Amino acid sequence: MSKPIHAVTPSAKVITIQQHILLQEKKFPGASGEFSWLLSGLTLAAKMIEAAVRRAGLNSILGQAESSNTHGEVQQKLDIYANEVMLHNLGVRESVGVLASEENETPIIVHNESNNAKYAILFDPLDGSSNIDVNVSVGTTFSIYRRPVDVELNEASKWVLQPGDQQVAAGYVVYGSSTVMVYSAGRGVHGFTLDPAIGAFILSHEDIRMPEHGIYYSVNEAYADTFPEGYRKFLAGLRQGVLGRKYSSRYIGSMIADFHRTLLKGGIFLYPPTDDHPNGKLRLLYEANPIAFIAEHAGGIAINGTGPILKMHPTSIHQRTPLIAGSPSEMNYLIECLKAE
Ligand code: AHM
Ligand code: MG
Repeated sequence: MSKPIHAVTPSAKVITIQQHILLQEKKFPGASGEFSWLLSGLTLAAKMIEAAVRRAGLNSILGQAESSNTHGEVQQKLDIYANEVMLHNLGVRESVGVLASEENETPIIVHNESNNAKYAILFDPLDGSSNIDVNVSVGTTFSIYRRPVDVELNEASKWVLQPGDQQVAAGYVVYGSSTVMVYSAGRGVHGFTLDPAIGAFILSHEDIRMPEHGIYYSVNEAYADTFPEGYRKFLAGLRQGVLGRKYSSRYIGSMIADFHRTLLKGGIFLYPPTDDHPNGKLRLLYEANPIAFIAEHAGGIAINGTGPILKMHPTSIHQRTPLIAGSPSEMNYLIECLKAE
């Protein structure tokens, strides 16, 4: 008699991002499932952007576009494509009311006839894009808010000008040696690695906790002479071993990649005020807030030099801010140095 054929069962440990979100939602009776549908728009967009990033050297998409974005910076073609992919994939979700992108001058109202439109999604479609043509990691950030009570659909700015502590979820995708999506909906920080063979994000970093300290600091030291004194003292202190360890520096110049390393290995990422950017270079809504949300939910700290990033009340949608995020040990030492200034 022939033996029965057993189906090859994949490891029970394989959990996709979709399954993970559904499992999380099940823990909260009454969850509508809208959030997982929204997240699926983000994962689809991430896969489309990653496919374009991976092909960037192969087709003529590489290179600079003719246009400039709202900050007068030359946009890379991939920036434009990534922006369109995000706008399309999120814009078709009925629960989305407003989209705001680093690449667009004003927020975009979508589904203006739907009462179900209750989320605003803010994003930087392709951060660090000046690194594309030299094959260095880039990323996408996202930040999700609920429409504030008593705010009409057409008051788009009010949807998006909320402090970071009102984010219901946030995260980023880093297109590096692999593609990783990190998100938090306020209950832990989780990381998923894209398996290109099956096109799914697989849980690879469950409940990420930022180490208490690290051995790297990450800052553009070419600007160090123009940092306020507290930052210079702090960096000198790290080099001199004030915290009892030897530090090394790492700076990619691609915030998401620099922060992702800091999240996993510990240490500190800094973009302080400089002569050229006295209010910092990074954007509060698209860059600092999602990074701060992830840092704080992983046990780290994120500040603007005077207080927590997540407590800042934005006044304009493309506002810049200094951003410093990292492990408690380095962050607390920095806070001391800045206070002593
Ligand atoms: P971008 O949004 O125009 O790509 O600029 C943001 C990037 C960050 O990824 C990175 O941290 C920073 O600019 C690097 O700036 P600098 O070259 O001044 O160090
Ligand atoms: Mg950016």
